[in-house]
Amino acid sequence: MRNFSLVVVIPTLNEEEAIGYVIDRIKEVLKKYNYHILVVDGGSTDNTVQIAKNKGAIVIRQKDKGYGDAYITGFKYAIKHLNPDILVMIDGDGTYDPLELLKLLQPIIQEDVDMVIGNRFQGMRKEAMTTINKIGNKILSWLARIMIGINTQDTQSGYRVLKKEIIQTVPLREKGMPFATELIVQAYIYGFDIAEVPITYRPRIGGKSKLNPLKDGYRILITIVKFALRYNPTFFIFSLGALMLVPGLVLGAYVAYHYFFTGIKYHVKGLISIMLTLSGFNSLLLAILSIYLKRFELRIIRYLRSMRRT
Ligand SMILES: Nc1nc2c(ncn2[C@@H]2O[C@H](COP(=O)(O)OP(=O)(O)O)[C@@H](O)[C@H]2O)c(=O)[nH]1
Ligand SMILES: [Mg+2]
Repeated sequence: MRNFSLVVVIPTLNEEEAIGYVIDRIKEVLKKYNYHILVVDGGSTDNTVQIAKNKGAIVIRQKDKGYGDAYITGFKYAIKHLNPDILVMIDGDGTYDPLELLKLLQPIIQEDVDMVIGNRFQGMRKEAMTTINKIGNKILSWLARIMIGINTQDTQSGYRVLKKEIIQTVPLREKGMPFATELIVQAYIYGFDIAEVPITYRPRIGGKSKLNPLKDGYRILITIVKFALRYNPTFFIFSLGALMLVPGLVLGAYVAYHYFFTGIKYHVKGLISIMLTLSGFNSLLLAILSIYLKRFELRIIRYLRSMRRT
């Protein structure tokens, strides 16, 4: 991949203290590249827009509200007007280090990966993230891993580099903070290769976070469950199976114990135990089958994509 063009998309909502720094650093790091900086503003009432324009960024106003809507607007604009090969996502609050951008670009340029996520947990500065957010983020990424199968440590990271093809292929509708989850899940489901690199994460330079830990955390959780139900039911079928099999076996052991050692015959309990055990066992078999179907689907998608590339 040579002579590619980049568009760095930065969503902003009252980030006057940090946006100048972020843009300056990006210009510094991308000197030798063909790039545009696109700021998508959500109606800042401070000097964010003015500063971004003065620094030479293209500034557009999003139509609706929210972090996700800003990116959807920005990606559409970039693909229509700026002809990018690669899109960069970075916040305008100075929490991510623009100088680390080349590190995120490497896997795409050298290994032909489709999307790279910056993992904040390996380079987290003190006070960059509240304890509650840290725990919440870990849980959400863990759930995405066990429910959907995405093998990344930091699904909520906002520092990402991705090929234009992802945006042209996957449906993106989340207007708020769950957008970060939607994008990674859809990219994974559609068979794109996702890599992760460690990044530093620092306290924001000024202004306020727009993330509401409880409300947004809940919405992100719902998004993960929704996608798991839609695309990867293995986890639910397996849980259902375990939920029936375990009590079924315990009850069966109880009935068998009495049958052999005290001579009491529990007919109804015995029947219930057999039904639970058989249904639970069936669910586990279905869960295994669904894993094979999922792998089968991934193989087909990857094969089709490799055909399109050649
Ligand atoms: N355009 C736009 N940008 C937003 C909106 N909400 C948040 N942002 C920006 O998105 C980035 C990440 O948001 P932030 O509040 O830092 O969330 P946090 O990093 O999860 O605490 C920042 O640059 C914000 O200014 C919004 O509704 N519209
Ligand atoms: Mg932030």
